[in-house]
Amino acid sequence: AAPAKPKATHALALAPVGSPASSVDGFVREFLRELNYGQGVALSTSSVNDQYLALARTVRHYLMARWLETLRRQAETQAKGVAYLSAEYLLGRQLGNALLATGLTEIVEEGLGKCGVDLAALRAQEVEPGLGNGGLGRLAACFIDSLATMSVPCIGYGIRYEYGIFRQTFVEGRQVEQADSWLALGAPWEFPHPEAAQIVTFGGHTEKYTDTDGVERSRWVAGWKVKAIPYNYMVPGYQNGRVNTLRLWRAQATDAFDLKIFNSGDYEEAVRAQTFAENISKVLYPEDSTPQGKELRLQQQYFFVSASIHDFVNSVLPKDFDLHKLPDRIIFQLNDTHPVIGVPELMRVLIDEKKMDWDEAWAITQQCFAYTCHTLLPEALEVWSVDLLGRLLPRHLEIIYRINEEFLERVSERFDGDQLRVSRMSIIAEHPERAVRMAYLATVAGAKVNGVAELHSQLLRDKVLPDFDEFFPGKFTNVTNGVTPRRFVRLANPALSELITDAIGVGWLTDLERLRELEPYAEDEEFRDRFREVKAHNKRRLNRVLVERDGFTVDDSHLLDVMVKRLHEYKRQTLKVLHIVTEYERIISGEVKPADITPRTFIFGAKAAPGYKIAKDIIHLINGVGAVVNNDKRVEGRLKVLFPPNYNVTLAEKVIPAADLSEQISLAGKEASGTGNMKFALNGALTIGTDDGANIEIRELVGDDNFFLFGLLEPEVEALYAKGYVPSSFYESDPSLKRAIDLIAQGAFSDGDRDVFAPVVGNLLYEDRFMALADYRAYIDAQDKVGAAYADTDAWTRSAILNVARSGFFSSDRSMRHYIDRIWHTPPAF
Ligand code: NBG
Repeated sequence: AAPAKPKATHALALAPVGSPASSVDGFVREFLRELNYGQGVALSTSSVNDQYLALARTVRHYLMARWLETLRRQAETQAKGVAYLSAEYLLGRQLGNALLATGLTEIVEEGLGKCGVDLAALRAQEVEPGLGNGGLGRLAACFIDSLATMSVPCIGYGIRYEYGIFRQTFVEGRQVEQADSWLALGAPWEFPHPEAAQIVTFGGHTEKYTDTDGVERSRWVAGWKVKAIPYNYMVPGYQNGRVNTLRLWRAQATDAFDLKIFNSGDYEEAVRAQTFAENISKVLYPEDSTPQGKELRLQQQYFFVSASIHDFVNSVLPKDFDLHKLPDRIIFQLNDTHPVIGVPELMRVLIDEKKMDWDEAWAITQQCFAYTCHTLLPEALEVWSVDLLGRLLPRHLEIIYRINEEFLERVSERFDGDQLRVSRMSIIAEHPERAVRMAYLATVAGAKVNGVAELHSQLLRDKVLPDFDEFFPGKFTNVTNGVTPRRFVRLANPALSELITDAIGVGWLTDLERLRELEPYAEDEEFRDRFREVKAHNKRRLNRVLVERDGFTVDDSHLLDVMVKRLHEYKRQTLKVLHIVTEYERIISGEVKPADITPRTFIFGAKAAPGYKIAKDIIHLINGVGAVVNNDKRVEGRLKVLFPPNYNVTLAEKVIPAADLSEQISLAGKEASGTGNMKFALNGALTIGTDDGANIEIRELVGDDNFFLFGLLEPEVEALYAKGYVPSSFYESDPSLKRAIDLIAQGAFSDGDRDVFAPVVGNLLYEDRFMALADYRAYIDAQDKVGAAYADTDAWTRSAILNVARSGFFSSDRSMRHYIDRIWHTPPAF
């Protein structure tokens, strides 16, 4: 639908309520108005949820004028921007960030106080939109925050899942998943626009026809269709007057239901089409790093990508826009392979709908896409069987075949008909079944391909796509990930933020390298005391959260040792468990006295994909170890294992600022980057980590003395695989490892039941794909150093301060600058 032509002048077109409250009284008036007229309740009878919804709407009014102004200027200048295509956005709570962006937190707090309402309680009422699995989705959220803050035009496109990542609970130590009904209590941050729906088609067949000017063309006669309804969200920049847009699509049936069938009494059949269509945006696939080869997932991918491209081409661009200039106006960034079907989709739009010829369309498409790869695990590189793709998207398969054919012709020409190379590089795999390799398609079509940390980008070029690197010189690049300091320092850690600002002034929040100015303060005793007090304060805050949430207590005299991330074998939560069991065994065997060890609280947070059996067993094991260690009198409370369920962004914001030690212990070469590692360093935790992903860059910056490095290097891992890795040999030759594994195997953490953890033990001893046993000794030795180092409080604090001071590089603002310079060429617009 075309937008209604605005008749009023620009000034009049802006609603007056959009102007920010300049006073406490002004805020109170607007808040009560929302409560009374928006929610329909009096203050005296309102629930916390009423108050939260009223506050959210009041705050969003404050952003509205900036949003409308941003859109107006974008339409006027037609500056080049980014369309970030991502199947996941792990946004976290919105209220605090919106308040921070407007700079109105104090006014709001005071105004609410006058009404007898506590801002913190309202913030706690918000259910975070968990529309992502882990790092990849959170990265997307950080990136759009940074682009808004840097005044770079960006639309985020994605899916408005009705149910986000599952809610995790534990029943007798085992993970149980519950549906995440994040929309149940109201969704005050979204703006649905049903009138701007796009139609997305699927299935059917293709046919040849001759068009009016005598050109032979192919067309798609689709079999079925769904409506894509856009839901807009504000993405406010940090106090810069800019608000970008995140547009998430919801699937709806084109016809509500079949009245004739309904009237005949077959109610289920009458709504079948509706249920079928709406399933597409019903639920997020709870997989992290491994694709689930399900038809519904391909439907989701095509659904949001097709809606987004149509939206951009037909609604965002001006009516008379010359599509030959598309590359001057937009770059579609592919966040992993999930949106790669956008490549043939844009081709189809340009050729079938806009009647361009193939070569023109291909020249444009190649400049309009860039691809970010987020993994190296071979099982995580998405492929779609030709059979499925051909059934669901027959025209796209045709287009992919032609792209492949022309590409392979070039390869063959260039390499003298080297057939081996041609089949290696084919976008279509022949075994085990004919399938489209989405990463190859993205690489052939993309103007640039990037990995997410130096090592990852290097391995991507050398190991995963070496033929492509050779064929397309200059196409591959690196952009190391980053995190937004607004959410992960300023909002999550107000106490540290205040300390930093006291020392170096404001400005660091949008220029994070300025944290360097903190370096001299590492030598300042008074500053160190205050820094320590901030940590202790954050531990007490975490204690309050966990007491209320899970009944756990956190002792602020303990070293807080934290491993929070998705549960995955390559991340090696089992290695962490082996460390805890080793410490425990040392105590109960009398090798050490509890009083002689550094008291530690271990915190885990991790969701396992529901179908990932061994990952769920590992969760069970962590809980089993915790139940025993926490209750054994011999431990004298010196070791404690806490596993709060349902780790999410909200909990991360409480856990990370309290941490002393950050566990980043993936097998070298397996963690593409990691971003939790950056959040911990920025909040003054020291890292114990392998030579992997962004750990490497963190260590280079903070310095070896302020980082606990251990474990095999990536080439050593490869060499060990090559020579034949036998995990049991490590078990046989290291008595302490043997004792730890034996304790688990004998049922010490399962009430004597030897079967419960047999799969985990068996996996470690006879498979151990990620070499936990090979790295065990080095890990334990490094942990012993950690324990000793923590005892020297002053030295530890000095290191922690240096971690903060030297981690400014890991701002997502810097990542965005690198994307802009190396890939997008989209300068700030205003
Ligand atoms: C993840 C990697 C992480 C990385 C994030 C963000 C996928 C497929 N990959 O190491 O495992 O930090 O992406 O780049 O989720």
